[in-house]
Amino acid sequence: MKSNRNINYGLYLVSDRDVLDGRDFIRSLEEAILGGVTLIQLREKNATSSEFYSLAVKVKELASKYNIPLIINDRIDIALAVDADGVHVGQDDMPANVVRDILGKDKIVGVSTATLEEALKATEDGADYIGVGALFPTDTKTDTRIVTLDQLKNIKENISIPVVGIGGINENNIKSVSDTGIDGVAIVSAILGKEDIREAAVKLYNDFARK
Ligand code: TZP
Ligand code: MG
Repeated sequence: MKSNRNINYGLYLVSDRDVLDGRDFIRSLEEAILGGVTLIQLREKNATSSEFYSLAVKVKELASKYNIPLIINDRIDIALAVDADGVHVGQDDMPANVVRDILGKDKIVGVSTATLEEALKATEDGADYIGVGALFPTDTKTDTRIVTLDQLKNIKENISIPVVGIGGINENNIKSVSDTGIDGVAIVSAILGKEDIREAAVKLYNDFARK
């Protein structure tokens, strides 16, 4: 299956077990999927390889059940091990063309960017999509640069691949993000940090309204 075609980036859930406050991880991801999440990224910054792999096996099973693409943050080896749909890398990781050479041409490669230059470079390297942020202050990732909505719009207007906004997006600002014309929003805490995860996803999905 050519999994990097016709991907719906609309409501992109990025995982972080810390915001769950002890609630069950897989059950919480399932609630988010039932609320309308279109894509999941498994992001584990402190897990051992063994832990990361075990989680990836479980999340892959869940994502396959609902036919939702699974992207693995950083770890090409884990993506290959569980036959995930792709990998998301940052500016300090290997370039997108190298990631694709290792993963295979049908997989999805995403790159985090914060400037038009980085976005153009990721596009030239053959990324399938870019993440752009942080759009707003966030406690989920501390080492972020802020990208304004005007800068985001400028990137969107000059980039041919799908653009996904990230960082501090929530129910109060999602409409302003949607108005920039980007293809999707990537969210951690405004979904997984909420008491009713499913309801939070439903509202964000409806408010982004990217079809
Ligand atoms: N990359 C840029 S900001 C961010 C990541 C992973 C965190 C997004 O989390 P939240 O809780 O949606 O602000
Ligand atoms: Mg990285």
